Amino acid sequence: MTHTRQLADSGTVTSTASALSYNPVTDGLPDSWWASYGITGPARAATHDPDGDGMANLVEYGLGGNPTNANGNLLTANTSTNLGGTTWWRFGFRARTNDAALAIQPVFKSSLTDADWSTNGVVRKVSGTPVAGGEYEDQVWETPMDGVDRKFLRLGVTK
Ligand SMILES: [Ca+2]
Repeated sequence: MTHTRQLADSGTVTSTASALSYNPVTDGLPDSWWASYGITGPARAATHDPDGDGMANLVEYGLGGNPTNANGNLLTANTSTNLGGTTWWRFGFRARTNDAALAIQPVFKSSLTDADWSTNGVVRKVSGTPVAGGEYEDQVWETPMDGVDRKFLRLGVTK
């Protein structure tokens, strides 16, 4: 659209209207997810942790947490079991399944001084049970504990 206005004795000025568009800040997470928790503007950062529970917004998004309500433990299972003479650490978590770009991978260390986290010996034990209308599934994983007295778990959530 063009708007032209005649100015008194000094010629014309012509301006062209620009298209306006809405481009919400999402930092890679759906606008609807941010909006459902009332998070707006610059606070929409995947690495922020507004509730201070140690889990960044991306982790809350991937594991079905509430980024405005501190809950430092999103494990749905955390037990040990002995199968065939081997002790296994069994743990579970809710994993988002309706975002193909999202990856959730448990990794371990036997000591926090170990250089790298490892997926060695981590086994997904049970195929996920769909929950929340198919947005998530509850997954159960195991890792053997024979020969070690402790392991440290980290859930790698990437997008
Ligand atoms: Ca958090």
